Amino acid sequence: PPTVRLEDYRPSDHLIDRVELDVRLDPHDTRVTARLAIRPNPAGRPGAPLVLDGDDLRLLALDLDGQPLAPAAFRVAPSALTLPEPPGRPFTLTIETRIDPSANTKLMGLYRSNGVYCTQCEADGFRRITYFLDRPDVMAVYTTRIEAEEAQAPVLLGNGNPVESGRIEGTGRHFAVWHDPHPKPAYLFALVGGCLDRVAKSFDTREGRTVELAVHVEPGKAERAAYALDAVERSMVWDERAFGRAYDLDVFNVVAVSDFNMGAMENKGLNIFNDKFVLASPETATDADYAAIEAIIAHEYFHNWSGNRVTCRDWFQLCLKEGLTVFRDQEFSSDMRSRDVHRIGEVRTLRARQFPEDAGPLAHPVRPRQYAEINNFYTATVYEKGAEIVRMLRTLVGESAFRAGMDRYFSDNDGRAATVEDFLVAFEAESGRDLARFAEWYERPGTPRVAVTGTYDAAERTYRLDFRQTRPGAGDDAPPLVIPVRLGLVGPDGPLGEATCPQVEDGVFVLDAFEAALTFDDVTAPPVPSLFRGFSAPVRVDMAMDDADRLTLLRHDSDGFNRWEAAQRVAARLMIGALRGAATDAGADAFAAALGAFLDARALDDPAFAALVLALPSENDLADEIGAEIDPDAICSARRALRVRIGASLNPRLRALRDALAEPAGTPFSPDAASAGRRSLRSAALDLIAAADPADGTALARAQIAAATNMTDRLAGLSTLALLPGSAREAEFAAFAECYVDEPLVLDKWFAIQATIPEDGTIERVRRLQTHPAFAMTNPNRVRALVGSFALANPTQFNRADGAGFALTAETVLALDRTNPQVAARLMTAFGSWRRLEPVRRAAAESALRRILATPGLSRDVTDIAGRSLA
Ligand code: BAL
Ligand code: ZN
Repeated sequence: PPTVRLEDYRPSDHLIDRVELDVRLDPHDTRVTARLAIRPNPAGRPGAPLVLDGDDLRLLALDLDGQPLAPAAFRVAPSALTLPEPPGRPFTLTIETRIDPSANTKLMGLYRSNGVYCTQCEADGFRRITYFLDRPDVMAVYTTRIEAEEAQAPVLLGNGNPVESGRIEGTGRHFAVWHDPHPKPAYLFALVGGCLDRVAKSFDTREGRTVELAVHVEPGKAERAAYALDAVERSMVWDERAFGRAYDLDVFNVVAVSDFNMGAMENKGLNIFNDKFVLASPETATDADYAAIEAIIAHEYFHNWSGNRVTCRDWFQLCLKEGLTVFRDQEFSSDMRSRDVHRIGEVRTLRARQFPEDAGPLAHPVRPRQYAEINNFYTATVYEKGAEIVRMLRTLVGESAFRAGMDRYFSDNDGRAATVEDFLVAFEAESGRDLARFAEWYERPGTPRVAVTGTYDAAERTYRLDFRQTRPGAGDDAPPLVIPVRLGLVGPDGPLGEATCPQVEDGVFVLDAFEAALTFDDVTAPPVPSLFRGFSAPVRVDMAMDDADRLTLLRHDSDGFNRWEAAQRVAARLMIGALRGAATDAGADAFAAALGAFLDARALDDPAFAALVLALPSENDLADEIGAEIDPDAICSARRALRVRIGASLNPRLRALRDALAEPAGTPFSPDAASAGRRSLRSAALDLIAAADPADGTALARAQIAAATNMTDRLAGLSTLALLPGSAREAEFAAFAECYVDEPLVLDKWFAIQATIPEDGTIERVRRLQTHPAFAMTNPNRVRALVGSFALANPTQFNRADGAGFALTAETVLALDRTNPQVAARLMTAFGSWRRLEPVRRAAAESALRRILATPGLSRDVTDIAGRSLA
């Protein structure tokens, strides 16, 4: 595929100031008339041709200033409409196209989901609706008239504010006109038409605007939208308080649809959501679902400023809106929930998804320099590492300069399509700090490593820390990064507050050279360093530290993240040591004893945190840490063995904890963080009990399922059973399916649990489930739940040495590629770590990848991922 390069960016030769769209909806024959007010761009090339983007379009009519254009005056293809010699003045082009929403299986552009007309235009779907300058730096004011058969689509929604609506007498059709006063790029366009129920409430912004907030869902599901509506309101309140950002239209609509490629989309005033991230009831959604709904509702709403009011100049700047908005939603969730627990979750996600991406063939800078298919760059690197850069920026400049910089960024760039440089310059202005070297974080791939050694001098009562940074994957000429290291020293009884170091300001040392040393004074006893508190930079830290010191951190560090991290490091060392034949049972027992003491001291005070401490590093975490010649079976066995040992050692405590945390009968369900934390610790305890004693685990899990009053407890029981082969498991699987036969989102959980069973029979099980009546290759959620879970979250079976896991995934990718290349390409990313496997598996993965790449008619999306994976 042709490559688009950042260095080739130039402004558009033409601009479009106003768009008047008339969309007459029909299942197969939708007519779109676009009146575009176009003018030459003073920053563009004078006399340049006008080339409008298209994708799979059929042109029906074309007028310029009201006159039909002569055939010689334009060229048209499904992928472009060209006026070789457009007027060198402002003019109006009227374009009529015809599209078939029912045939649109790519779910980009205008399509139908369960009978609901909806759109997805980011990154380049608008060109599947009409010919347009489909690039984010072309911003226009839109007026949209939507017309449809009233019985089929009684609800008609567009961007902006509603202006007018009415019936078209005698036709059974009706219309609605929407006007969005805020100039926007085409990727933020949206419309919806369908039978939808809604929940709504009114909200007064602090600027005195009354806004009608509404969440629209499939008929009969309105009561499941209440939590999402509440999250919208909380997001609005929070953004006013935390960032001074108020909403700017009279209505804010959220619509949930069941077929959606992404999680959700921030279209101006009309956010369209995957229904997985809207619908929630205690009976159908888990605590994790509630948290995800809250976070994604917030994320899309926050885009109203970080993305919509200030958008991106080009797609290379995607992190400008995504990294920043992830940072904002993470801050929101941290304020709504427990900050430490949320931070640990953020880092777990980063390590599970972004670290492996950055260490493999799909690695790219947070601001990529080139792409063949932009839809493949909605990655963990752009989103999650992008958010970490914003967080580091805040650490460097401090809270108040950060907030001032954000205000300046928004006001200086309001209504503009901005760049990363525009972002950084606002913080330079407010902090007085030169960020030129910090900007390097955006430019190169790879996770930096920081090696640290500590030396205590008893005579001088000093403690010295030597830092050395390296940048694997960034290239030999890569300069040192500016790395904020939040740190402190901990003694046998707690943090050593009296130790001082001149280079540490407000607990932060800025490592900005390849090597640096720090010396703390007044250190009265050998300390344990607590480094990168709060995970202050997205790096890997190499520091030799014995388990006893780490367990001191677990007990005494003032930093919650590092308390958790200490336990994770010990567990990882034990498991990796075991698979290398170097760990001892005594080490595991000492760890179990420390966990026991930790549970006794803290578990009931902070159950959510305790549950995270009990959850050992995942198999994928361990693989990422091992880094080469990976044997997933060996990792799985080592992890299982440690769980067995801990479960056996802590059994009485775990049982006591489960009893202490049990909710009294009749307690109404609440999705709040504290209640969710208690449920998560009960389930973490169950998991370890079951690891050591499958019979007891089976009985407890079945009892938990039988007694469950909510999906969280029910699913946790089922997840525990999933690891315990036998007839009880199969009976519970069957009962679950029967109970939720009409609940696709719940059956997705059932698909996912079965797809991640680490047993040989899982491939056959997944193949069988692919023929289940509830499974559909046309629905991205179903594909992700079953095959996505298998490929991304079942390391032993996806990476089977006989290649059967790769083959199953490859078959699914190829089948899906014919209808939905974007989702197919996403599934392909499961192959991203293939080079780090041991030789037999590596060869099998390579041959699957080569088979995919050699398939005739492959989409650009899958070709791009397969090609880069093999490069
Ligand atoms: N802009 C695509 C969906 C999201 O990140 O919000
Ligand atoms: Zn986003």
